[in-house]
Amino acid sequence: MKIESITLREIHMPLVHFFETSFGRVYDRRILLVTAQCEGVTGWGECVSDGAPFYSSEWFDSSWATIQCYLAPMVLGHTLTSAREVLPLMQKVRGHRMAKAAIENAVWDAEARQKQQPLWKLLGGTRKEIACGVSIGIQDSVEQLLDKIQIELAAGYRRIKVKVKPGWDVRVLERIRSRWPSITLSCDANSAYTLDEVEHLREFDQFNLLMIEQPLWNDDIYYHARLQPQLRTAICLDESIHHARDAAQAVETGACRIINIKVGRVGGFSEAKKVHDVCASQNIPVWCGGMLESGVGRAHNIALSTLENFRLPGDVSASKRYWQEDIIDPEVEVTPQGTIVIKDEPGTGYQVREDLIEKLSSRKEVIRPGS
Ligand code: OSB
Ligand code: MG
Repeated sequence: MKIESITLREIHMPLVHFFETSFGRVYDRRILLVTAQCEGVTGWGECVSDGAPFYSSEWFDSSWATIQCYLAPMVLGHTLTSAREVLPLMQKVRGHRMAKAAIENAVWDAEARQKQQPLWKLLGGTRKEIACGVSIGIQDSVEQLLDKIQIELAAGYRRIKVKVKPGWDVRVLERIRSRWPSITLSCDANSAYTLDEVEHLREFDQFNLLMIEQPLWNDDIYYHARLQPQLRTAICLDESIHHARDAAQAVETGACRIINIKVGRVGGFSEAKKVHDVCASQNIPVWCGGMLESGVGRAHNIALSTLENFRLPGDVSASKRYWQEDIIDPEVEVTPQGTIVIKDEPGTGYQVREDLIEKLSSRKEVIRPGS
């Protein structure tokens, strides 16, 4: 499989409802789609970096520039037998994992299409149905949040995760628990607290949460290891885990009992599989995180979630929760039992709507060897 050219596209998609985390509110997304043209097959990938460098230091324009100037030239013209060979070609570039993931995953996608195999099988997955949860952002009022939770529970979702921050936490969790004493509930702080707030975080213990996600600094493992023994609630790390070695360190130090794997955050499917394997060997459950992806990234998250150790419901939910119209066909649908049934077709099992994407693209750049 020779990588002949790489194409970058920018599309703009408004969210059905705003999404707010401890670092801010978004109403729409700039989505960076990456395709790899490989001898007659095209593989699609989505770069999950956000419009602003708030969740991570990567953001839309840095990803575009890094792919254009460095990453694409490193892989173009190479003939590969497997997508596993992509990451080593980009080794010289430090960080920029979301940009790397977009390229690597596009090549995995191309490989699956070329071999006429389901992507999930190529990745080593085993599950034929995956459990879905939802991530619900901070709302204008607690009532609005309770209404949203009600809708998602009625749709069948197996786990509700709510975003928290100082001022929107204990009081909110109390309201949720008094209405639904026994649903599977977790929270995500996106690094909104410090170690001075241990006593406050200990109050979360009364709500019987499945986990608290990333309570402390985005770049920290050590202080989470100091925090975990002081909480009954399991800590789940998201932002802190960039690769398998981070995962090993977090598990060895006792910084968390659960890990959220986002394929973009760790630099692509190969590294995501390594993180998965490290956790499996230490009996640490993982689940698939989301980055408000369009259908392209969503379909990849679904394929990844079929690996054995994805034992907890992921932030893998239906297209319609985010988009009026998704860019894949069919859209991602969730059963009334809160699951996604895995398709047996070659590739992701979802067709990319190339005509719609062409129409939505505000910028397009084709990168060829030597260009
Ligand atoms: O921390 O998991 C997170 C969205 C953007 C940035 C960070 C996070 C999230 C989510 C959304 O929680 C999950 C989804 O895509 O449904
Ligand atoms: Mg998170």
